[in-house]
Amino acid sequence: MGSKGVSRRQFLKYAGATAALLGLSEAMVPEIARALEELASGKPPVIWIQGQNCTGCSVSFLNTNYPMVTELVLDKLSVRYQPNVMAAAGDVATKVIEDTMKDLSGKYVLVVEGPIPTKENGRYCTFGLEDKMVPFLNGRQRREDKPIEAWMNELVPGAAAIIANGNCASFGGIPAANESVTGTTRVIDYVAKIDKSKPVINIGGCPSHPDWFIGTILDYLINKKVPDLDQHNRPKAFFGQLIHENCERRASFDAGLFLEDWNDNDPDLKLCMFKMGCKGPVTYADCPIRRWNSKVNWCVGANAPCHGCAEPAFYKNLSPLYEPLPDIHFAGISALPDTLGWIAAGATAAGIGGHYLYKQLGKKEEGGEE
Ligand code: FSX
Ligand code: SF4
Repeated sequence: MGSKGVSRRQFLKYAGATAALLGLSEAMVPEIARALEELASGKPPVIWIQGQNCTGCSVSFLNTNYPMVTELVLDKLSVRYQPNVMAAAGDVATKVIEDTMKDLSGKYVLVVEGPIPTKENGRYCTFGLEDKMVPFLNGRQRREDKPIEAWMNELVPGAAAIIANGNCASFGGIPAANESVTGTTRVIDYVAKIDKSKPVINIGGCPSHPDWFIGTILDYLINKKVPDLDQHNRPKAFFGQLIHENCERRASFDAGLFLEDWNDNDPDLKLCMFKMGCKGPVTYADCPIRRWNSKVNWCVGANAPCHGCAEPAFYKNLSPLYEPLPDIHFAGISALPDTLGWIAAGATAAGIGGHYLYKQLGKKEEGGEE
């Protein structure tokens, strides 16, 4: 790192930022610095490809609060292929993937953004070219486009681990909504068709939070094992608590103070947006604590209901975005304060509907997320 003009002091700042990202105490900084030094010299290879996505997750990553950590991940950890930031293009770029598969089989981390379309022989999403020639205009020929499906078939067997970055890659997200016409397949399902034992880490979010992605990849590389995951293969460190548990408007929810008309949306009142479609009660993510854009704000803080983008049920089963779910229940939330809050709210709770109250009381024991 010295050759890039990075001083020891700056390097320790990298380590401090990494500790903050992973939610670790400052006491861990020397240990993280040592691990990062080892990583930088070993250059763990990462191949980062994109399927059916809008590139929002990569843009989110590049907007991280920790630009030095981004540099570390992109440069020092040897990201060999990343379509949005790499200088190379065409065969020169894809040759890097081929060389990595050949030379570093079993060692590289495969990052996939967006799910895999499988209909029409995968032709809905391609990058790079096959060796095969196909007919083109005026009797000429051209090389066939290479589907991401074909890349996955080649890349998955040699990957040490796979990170599905963003809701689309992890759970199908937007491309899987409304009966996907492209045969959208979640990364974890596609990988299972090739090798069921291959570890897949899902990072929800549309887009994923840069901390969730960088924190997960560094955690994996530093500790040399897959981090603790929940039932949907999401790292517990970032997806362990409900939005609703930590929401700054939770007191309004408990008191039955709900926003019912967007024209009354005075942010100072901090009215709960449950009746306007907030999916915070069924969404596991640390947005209220971590916040977005250098900790400036988050959806509810900006007067927008949580859309549940970290959840497997997003988008299809958590929409319409601005309507409450008909069968929402409150499993996983400490039931007693909710129950007391709702009963104390009286007429307001009745206004939401006995249906919800019934579900809440009836399902408080169940656990689970959807
Ligand atoms: Fe999906 Fe991500 Fe939303 Fe976009 O990689 S999670 S549409 S922000 O870019 O895939
Ligand atoms: Fe916050 Fe939404 Fe829960 Fe209301 S329903 S307290 S706005 S997370």
